[in-house]
Amino acid sequence: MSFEIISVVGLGYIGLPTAAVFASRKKKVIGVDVNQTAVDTINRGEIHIIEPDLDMVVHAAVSAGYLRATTRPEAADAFLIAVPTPFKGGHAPDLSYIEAASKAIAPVLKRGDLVILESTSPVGATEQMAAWLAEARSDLTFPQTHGEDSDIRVAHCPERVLPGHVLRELVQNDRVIGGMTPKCSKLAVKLYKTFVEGECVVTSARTAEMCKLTENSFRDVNIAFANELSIICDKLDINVWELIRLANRHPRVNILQPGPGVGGHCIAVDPWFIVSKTPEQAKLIRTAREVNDGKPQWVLDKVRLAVAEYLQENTEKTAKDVTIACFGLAFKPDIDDLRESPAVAITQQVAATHPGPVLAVEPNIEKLSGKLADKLTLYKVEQALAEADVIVLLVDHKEFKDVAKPLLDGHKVVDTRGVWAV
Ligand code: SAJ
Repeated sequence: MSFEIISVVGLGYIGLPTAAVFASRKKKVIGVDVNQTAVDTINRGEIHIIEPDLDMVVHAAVSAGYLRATTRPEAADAFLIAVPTPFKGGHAPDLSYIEAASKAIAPVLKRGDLVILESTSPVGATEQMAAWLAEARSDLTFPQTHGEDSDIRVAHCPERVLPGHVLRELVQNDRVIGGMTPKCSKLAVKLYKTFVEGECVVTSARTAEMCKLTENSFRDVNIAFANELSIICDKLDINVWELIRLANRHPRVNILQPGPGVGGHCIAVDPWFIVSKTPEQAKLIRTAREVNDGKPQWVLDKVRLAVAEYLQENTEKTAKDVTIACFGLAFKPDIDDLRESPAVAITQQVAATHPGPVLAVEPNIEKLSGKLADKLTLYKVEQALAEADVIVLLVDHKEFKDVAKPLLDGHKVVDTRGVWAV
């Protein structure tokens, strides 16, 4: 079986780079997305998301005729589903996008096709997807009923790429391939070997699902440990950054870095998929989520304290004379991605509650949009340093690391990333 046509369903942060990389290996790729604007943008050879170098790869793939986007699924030899899996109320996973994608591709499936679920999913989602497909196509057989003899092969191959390095990691990272049967895995390995230079390691669909959740929960728990340490050290008047540097000199200790909370679309979400399946057992994983989700409020309390201290030292002033500058809006350093960013949440909350001026500094973006633009104005680093009384460092961007220490003199500083509090 060779894959002449590959369809990628969901052209977002994972689907679009994956489609483009297949196309760059001269595979005919049909990208499917419900968003007409995204489809039109891609068909013009442009992109609607932020990821270094992706614009060039997509442009080349579309111009060479290997990549085309559409809103309506078409026949293909392999389908990769890369749609969002957010959570709904009570942190329960929302599989409605997977359900919609399965029902959309079902009519064009044919004997011998491979369907891969790439979306980060709770354990059991691949089996559920296969059930939706089987329900829609009683004329075809599926692995859950026909095992190795099924017409359609189904596997889970979670994406594990780091935003900002997606194109490199897609090719270089090892890939966990969880087929519903060994034959399903074998076929999926063959497909990924089109571009994956890392190892394709085979397991079951359920283990592959849990593996992805485990990776992000591991990171979440470790960041929570660092965040909790920062709160403890603050109480004990110990510099947490120095403490972590010292502890990490131990050959078997490697503590991550505290921050204002955990942002992005993966680490703050995926652990809940474990918790919602096994609420009684997942005690540590749940607590880690709560520790990290509680950190922005702790930072806000620190900001209030810094303003109070400033006012104590400057008795002629009132709170509305105090200018606060929030340094950084992105969810992690040196990127321009503001989605699910604790820095944005904190800055918005400061702007909503502080009676004086609040300045936002984000060197990676040109202008603010949406709700942020209503309340805030973007300032350059130097301007903000000149005007602010209280400085809140929220993201460890390189522009902030470059600020000369003497420029901070005379300011109250809340440094959530240890950039200046060395
Ligand atoms: N963070 C800290 N302290 C640290 C490390 C991170 O506070 O020491 C914060 C960051 O500032 C950010 C958040 O955690 O707000 C998440 O950032 P990240 O760089 O840890 O991860 P993501 O969300 O960009 O990407 C993660 C990656 N997972 C792991 O490293 C285990 C990536 O490989 C996954 O593919 C991605 O989630 C995903 O899509 O699931």
